[in-house]
Amino acid sequence: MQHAAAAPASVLSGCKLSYFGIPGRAEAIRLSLAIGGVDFEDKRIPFPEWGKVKHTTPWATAPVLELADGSELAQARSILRFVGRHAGLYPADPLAAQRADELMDALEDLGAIVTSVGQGLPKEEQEAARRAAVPEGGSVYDFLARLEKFVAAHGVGGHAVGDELDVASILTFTALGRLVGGVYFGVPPTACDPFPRLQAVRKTVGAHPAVVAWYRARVAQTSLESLSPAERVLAGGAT
Ligand SMILES: N[C@@H](CCC(=O)N[C@@H](CS)C(=O)NCC(=O)O)C(=O)O
Repeated sequence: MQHAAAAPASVLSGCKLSYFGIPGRAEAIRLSLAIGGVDFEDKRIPFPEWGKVKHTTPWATAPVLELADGSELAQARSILRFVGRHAGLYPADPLAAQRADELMDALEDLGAIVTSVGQGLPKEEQEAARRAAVPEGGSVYDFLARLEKFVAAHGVGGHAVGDELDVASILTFTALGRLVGGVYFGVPPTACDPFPRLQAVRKTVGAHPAVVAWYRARVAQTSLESLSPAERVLAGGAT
């Protein structure tokens, strides 16, 4: 697959990505910037300060990417595509780009599906409902099986779409790492085990030298224990 060539460094260099101190919706953007070799500020907003910041952002949400000229870009997957286009991590071919977008939209649906299981029930019952949705026959299993089938049809050699690393693989890595990393209580760490192609994508991205270097630096800055459980799962290959 032919990817758009990396744009001149000036478009992204010196940009600032603002989000909370967790992987969440920003991690795929952080990793794409790191893989693209972009020098950026990784601004982590402490939760108690968010109230002051919220209404200064374009949509009253994070993440926000501020470019060196002061322009602010928002909406996580839109920022991810923008970064991908400028970092050589987004397909140039329109059909391949549609496939990457399709998978990224499906990963957004995965979060909604997991969140909806047992919604409104007391915590323990919701946890039990989520646990029951993960084995074969459950709604989480069913959706992961659809993702597996998609990657089998459109990805090659441990990539989610096509045969090169792109933002779709990177988002698959972060979304599935969060899924098995305790973000959705009740979902066990083994939820992705029945899906070899999804696991292969996780492995490919987790082993990328820039990703390994990113998490080594995060652990060095703080400590393994101070990372969120989901970030510890993502950092697995680097620790
Ligand atoms: N559609 C938005 C959703 C952003 C969003 O909901 N961000 C959450 C964090 S993941 C947030 O800003 N929460 C704080 C708030 O809504 O006040 C996107 O994809 O960027």
